[in-house]
Amino acid sequence: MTGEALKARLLARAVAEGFAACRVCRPWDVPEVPARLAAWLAAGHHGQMGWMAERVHWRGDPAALWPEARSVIVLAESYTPAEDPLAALARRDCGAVSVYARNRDYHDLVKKRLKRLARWLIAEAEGDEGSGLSSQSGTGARAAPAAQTPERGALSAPAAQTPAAPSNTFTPVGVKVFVDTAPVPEKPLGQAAGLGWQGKHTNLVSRELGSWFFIGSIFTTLDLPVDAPEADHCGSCRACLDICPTAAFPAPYRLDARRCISYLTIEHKGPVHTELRARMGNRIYGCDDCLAACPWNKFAVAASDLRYAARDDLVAPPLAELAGLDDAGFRAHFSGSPIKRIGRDRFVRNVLYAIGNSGDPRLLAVAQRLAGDADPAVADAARWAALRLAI
Ligand code: B12
Ligand code: SF4
Ligand code: SF4
Repeated sequence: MTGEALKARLLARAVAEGFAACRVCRPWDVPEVPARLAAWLAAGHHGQMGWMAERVHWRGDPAALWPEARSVIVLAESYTPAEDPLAALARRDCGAVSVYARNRDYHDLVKKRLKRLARWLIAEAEGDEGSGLSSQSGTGARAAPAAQTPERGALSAPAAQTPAAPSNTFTPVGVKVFVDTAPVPEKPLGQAAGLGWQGKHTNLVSRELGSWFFIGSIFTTLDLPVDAPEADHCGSCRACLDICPTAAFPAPYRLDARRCISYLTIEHKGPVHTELRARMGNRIYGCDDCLAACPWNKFAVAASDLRYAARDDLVAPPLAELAGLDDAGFRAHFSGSPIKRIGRDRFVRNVLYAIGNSGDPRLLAVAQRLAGDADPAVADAARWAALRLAI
């Protein structure tokens, strides 16, 4: 089988697995990333995300992450909502949960899909010995242990283990799968492979899929034919920049995470600066405003995987109920959800900021009850909320 034929079969298989798009680039196709990443870190735009400043030699350079890799297969997984993503913002006694977190955790779903596709690729390519498709030879090609050091918990894993090479001429196919948590520059790789372009809100936008998709990748030792990179189609539009409630973009294509509500609600530990609390509105987990504003979303169709469809109880959950969650209640309520990762204290802190912004005097007693909470950030948020509602 030729490389072109294998790639055509790979694309068909990726679609059958449920991916919305699948494209290929080389690991060394993102030469602009190290300088941009360094500038972002030097400006302190990563805030408390110290892990972004670690292993920058890999995050900046995918070819260094796994030198044997010859191709990166970049995949899009759609989570386009069926409902208006910003509707919950108008219901101030309820919390607004980001679209991506209204049901199952994408890390689990995408990783399983990536592993299945990677196993298929190995079987397909190794079953076709002598095809002329080059691949790094040697037993080390299947695994590069150093590159698999977990970051923020779950991470890449070799997609499959196969028996040792049966002969000297056998060239085993190496693969590694990544989604989100590894030091991999997923958006630049996606652009290099032509999946979309990094819009002014810094996320990848596709002319077909809009902005609502996750990125997963399969690094492989196979030399697959590559796709053309995607060009920028933002033009003079600045809808995403103008809608941002916290003015988190110091310039187009640049995000100061320290002001981004997604960062503040998910990554930031301890109390949030009071100037920003008021701007968070009722957003209690993540933020979708800049994505939702993008005109390219008009071509997006609702995600086919119903495990991303909003849970009824997460479309507009009442703040009073959420504030009452204890540790056990929180874990039970958010089992299988990405929200579970931030823990009860940070979540209830966010809920209390939303209560403080609600203008709803019925929530005053809820805030007062938590003013003596054992977690200092929760207690601080409760006192702030109570003060806002009392005046
Ligand atoms: C750290 C991180 C965050 C941080 C910081 C976000 C950021 N923009 O960096 C926070 C917590 C804020 C965050 C929020 C979100 N995230 Co996030 N996040 C990541 C993560 C782990 C790393 C991103 C990264 O490398 N940042 C470092 C900086 C340097 O990168 P950057 O902003 O992209 O910067 C580039 C531009 O500034 C560009 N640049 C600079 N100058 C110029 C000039 C021009 C002309 C151009 C074109 C570019 C350009 O170069 C830089 C480097 O390439 C990735 C997963 C991964 N491993 O890649 C997911 C990821 C980017 N996140 C994702 C998602 C879905 C989100 C949210 C939508 C979640 C939500 N609803 O709350 C928000 C979106 C907020 C936003 N507007 O970006 C998806 C995006 C999918 C997509 N279609 O692009 C990813 C890819 C995870 C995944 N596997 O799907 N995230
Ligand atoms: S996710 Fe929200 S806060 Fe963050 S940059 Fe986009 S609009 Fe601004
Ligand atoms: S909203 Fe406009 S500027 Fe922002 S990413 Fe979409 S097209 Fe680009």
